Amino acid sequence: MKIDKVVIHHVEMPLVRPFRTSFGVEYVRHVGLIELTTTDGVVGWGECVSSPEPTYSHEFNDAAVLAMRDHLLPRLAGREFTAEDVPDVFSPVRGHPMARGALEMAALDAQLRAAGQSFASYIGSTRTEIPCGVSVGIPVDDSIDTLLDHVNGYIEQGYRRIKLKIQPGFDIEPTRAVRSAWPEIPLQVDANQAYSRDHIDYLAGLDEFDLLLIEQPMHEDDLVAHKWLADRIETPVCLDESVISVNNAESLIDFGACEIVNIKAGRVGGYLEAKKIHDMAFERGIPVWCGGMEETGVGRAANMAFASLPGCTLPGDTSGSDRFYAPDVTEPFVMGADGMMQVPTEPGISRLPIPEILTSITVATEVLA
Ligand code: OSB
Ligand code: MG
Repeated sequence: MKIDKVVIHHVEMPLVRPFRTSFGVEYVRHVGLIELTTTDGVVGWGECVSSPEPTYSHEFNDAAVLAMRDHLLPRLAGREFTAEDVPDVFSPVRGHPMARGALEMAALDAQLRAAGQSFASYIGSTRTEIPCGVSVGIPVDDSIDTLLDHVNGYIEQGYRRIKLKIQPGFDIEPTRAVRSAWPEIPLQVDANQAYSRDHIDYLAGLDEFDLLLIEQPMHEDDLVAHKWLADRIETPVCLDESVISVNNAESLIDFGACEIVNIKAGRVGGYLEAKKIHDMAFERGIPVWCGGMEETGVGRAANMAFASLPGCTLPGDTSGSDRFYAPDVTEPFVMGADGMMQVPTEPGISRLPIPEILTSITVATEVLA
């Protein structure tokens, strides 16, 4: 393909409920949707999963726009390329994984739409439906009763796995309360780097709740702390922010800092790198699962396909559209009462923004190339 035009649609979507983590609280999702048009007139869509502020990672929306416009897209301009070429073409540019991942996704979508192939079939999906997990934020009123009420709502909808966001001061007791109320539900926690080496013995207090895993408890740079924790506690240690490539994922596993991997395409520079992590882990018998970045239907569609890979043996943060948005920008993803969701099988990522909805939530559009 050859690029004719790339446009970013900056959209603002109110969350159905504030989403609070150890790094902050969000009420509205400000996200960039990429529309790539080829010289053949084929359109592909991608989602840049960065946020306005560099709080989950160093990446943020304005920086992603500059990286795409001034550093990544000029390398694709005027040349013939395939989606598989994109990582190599971008490789001289350091960092900016969410920006590069968004462009790669738009290129993959365009290429697959032109070929009439679904992203699920392309990436190697082995299942037609996937079990859904949900990530439950820390209530803005700090109340365990509110948390129980939120979790109860998700369990009544059918979710098959609950992930609780934790932070110092909101960890052991809320987890105990949820575990006591639902002794059998698959349960895990995510700290988004909120703890340190001083908390290793303290975090061992989570072992009594039979958790599937603890996600990213310590700072992303502190590999030794994660290894010490993994050696000290029974709950498996899963890494999110620390995992940025297949190379470092394998190092973290070999080092003993990581026993389960949360894979997010945006965090590692795109679905092609994400697939390499999946394949490496699958070969080694390391469980992985598909993480989430509060995606709109565009990014959610691709995540559904990724989550149906054979190595994604744990339920992902692959919730229905209504977990975050009403309405979603695409046809919504709807989870069944059994907590399962169909993997989309139409060509490309299988979903397109609905023009009237896109217009109503767009705050700016910018031509990037
Ligand atoms: O750490 O997994 C995380 C959302 C935004 C930023 C970081 C994280 C999350 C989630 C996933 O917990 C939420 C979702 O998309 O379902
Ligand atoms: Mg996480």
